[in-house]
Amino acid sequence: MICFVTGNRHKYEEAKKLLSDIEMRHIPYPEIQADSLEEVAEYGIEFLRKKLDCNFFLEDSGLFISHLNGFPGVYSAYVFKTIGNDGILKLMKDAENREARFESVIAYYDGEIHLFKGICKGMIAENAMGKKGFGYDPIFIPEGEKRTFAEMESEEKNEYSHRGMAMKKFISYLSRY
Ligand code: ITT
Repeated sequence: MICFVTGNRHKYEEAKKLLSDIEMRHIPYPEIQADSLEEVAEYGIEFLRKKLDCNFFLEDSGLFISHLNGFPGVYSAYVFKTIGNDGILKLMKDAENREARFESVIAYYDGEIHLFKGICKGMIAENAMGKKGFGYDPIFIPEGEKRTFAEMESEEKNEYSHRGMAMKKFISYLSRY
């Protein structure tokens, strides 16, 4: 059994669909202001490594919007809590370039730190659509689709998503041991 340290039940449920032998642990850890998701994740591991008695991972993710030069990026959680999807749609009003990507970094600790990254390219929708999922899902349309993540079941989202991709790399690492 591996512990997934997160306060976000939606993230946990998506991960659990791909790797059943995990348990959610809600242990708050500092999310530092850094330039990359990797740095945020590694700092989290350093903070948590002595506090857990199981192998564990955490996941740091963000939405990077081209028209906004990569914003909200590493600030995605804070921006979601403050201006939310409506705020992002306002910032994107009249934007011609609607390209965006989600990134996910999984940091796994088994005595050493291992990082697994997933990227999902897509577009910011003109309007919020769908009620499933969480966070920015109603405004993100993955490449090759017309629907947002919030219009998909989590199994289907996992086929495309940044988290699904990072999880698959992580699972392939685990299967080697
Ligand atoms: P943790 O406890 O695991 O940190 P969190 O929700 O604070 O949970 P992050 O710090 O990784 O997560 O922040 C990422 C933010 O980006 C999060 O608040 C979501 O709003 C958004 N986000 C991440 N993955 C997403 C996804 O698959 N779909 C929609 N929004 C997502």
